[in-house]
Amino acid sequence: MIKFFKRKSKNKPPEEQLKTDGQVESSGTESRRNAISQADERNSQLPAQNTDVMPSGNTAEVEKDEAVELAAPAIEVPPELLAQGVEPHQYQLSQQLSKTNDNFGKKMKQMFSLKKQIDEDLFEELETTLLMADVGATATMDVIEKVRKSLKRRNLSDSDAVFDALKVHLTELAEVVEKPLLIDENKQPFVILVVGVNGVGKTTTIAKLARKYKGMGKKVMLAAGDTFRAAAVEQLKTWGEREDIPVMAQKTGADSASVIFDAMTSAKARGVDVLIADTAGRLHTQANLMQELEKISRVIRKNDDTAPHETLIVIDGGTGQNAISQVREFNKANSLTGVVITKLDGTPKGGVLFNLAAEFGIPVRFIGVGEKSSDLKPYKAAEFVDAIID
Ligand SMILES: Nc1nc2c(ncn2[C@@H]2O[C@H](COP(=O)(O)OP(=O)(O)OP(=O)(O)O)[C@@H](O)[C@H]2O)c(=O)[nH]1
Ligand SMILES: [Mg+2]
Repeated sequence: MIKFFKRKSKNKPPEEQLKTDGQVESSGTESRRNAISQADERNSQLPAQNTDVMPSGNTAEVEKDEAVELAAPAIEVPPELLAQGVEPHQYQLSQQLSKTNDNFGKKMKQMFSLKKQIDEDLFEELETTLLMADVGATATMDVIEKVRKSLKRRNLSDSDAVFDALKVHLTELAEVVEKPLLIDENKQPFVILVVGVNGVGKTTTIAKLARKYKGMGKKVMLAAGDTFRAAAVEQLKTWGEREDIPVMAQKTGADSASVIFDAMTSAKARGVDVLIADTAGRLHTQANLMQELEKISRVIRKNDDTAPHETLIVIDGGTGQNAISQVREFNKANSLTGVVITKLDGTPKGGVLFNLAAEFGIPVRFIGVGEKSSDLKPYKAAEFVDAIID
């Protein structure tokens, strides 16, 4: 059942006013306003979306998590597709991942429609298409081998059967990394540490997560662990203001590990359910910066020896093969427990998800499909494969 709810008033007073000794004063209100209006300007260039729906408190008839998802901006489904039974949620995802679909699903359909009979050329073309979409060598060889075997077993020689088998085996691989992030309510706060190279979408993803968990009725706090640049703190505070979520920050240049440690203490005192910590972007090849990340985890454990409860690496979906070395190096510094692949709306190379699945098998928790705080989807393998292949 699909239900949409009206947006809550944006003018209500902040959930709470946090003041700690080290907290940065809200002096950057003007620049934050500018940043918000710039973001709005960028957003206005995105496809028309319905931002006026938000879950209200009246979510009794639907799972709260689902309500947040349903509140995500809707892309209108053409009436003829609706009549054919196309599901709005799936249609929206297909539109958001349309660049990968063009480079992957559409190409393959074209290839199979031109060639009805299976031969080695067809397998070669298939291999090239998978590699071009950044599926990676390991996953490509593995999937093609499985397709060959299942066709042989069932004695099929029609190219439609290749397409069907391909979808089955890609879905199998995509399912390996489908493990949703569950917030353990016994951890207070449940600490999510967000890491990754520069500009991949860490801070934006944090805002998206914060909105999601707040929408699920959880008390959320953010820690501005990117202390390298003043603008990084401002950016997080802008999102915090926008989503009405407290942000714990200290001055630029402060020790990142201490900021997060202090935020944990404050979160505990205030009964916060989920604390999400930002970190500065860093190249995975810079040893000293990677050591700093190890230190953050060490210091966090002094506050709660089970934390961080989730270490999320954010990967830009358009990164290509480099995603593999990023995950490898960050995993050495901090054991990664989850992956978020962002910017999938802007890349024809969404196949990187299969590459990561085959190489590491680390759960993909969410995918980012736009710049707004509502543009984050819990990762579901079958939906993802349908969106890029159908
Ligand atoms: N299209 C699109 N843009 C995104 C997505 N996620 C983030 N961005 C954009 O990517 C840019 C960088 O995002 P940030 O969140 O600042 O990235 P970051 O990893 O925190 O960057 P640093 O802190 O500088 O390392 C911004 O312009 C975001 O709006 C996404 O899923 N889709
Ligand atoms: Mg950032």
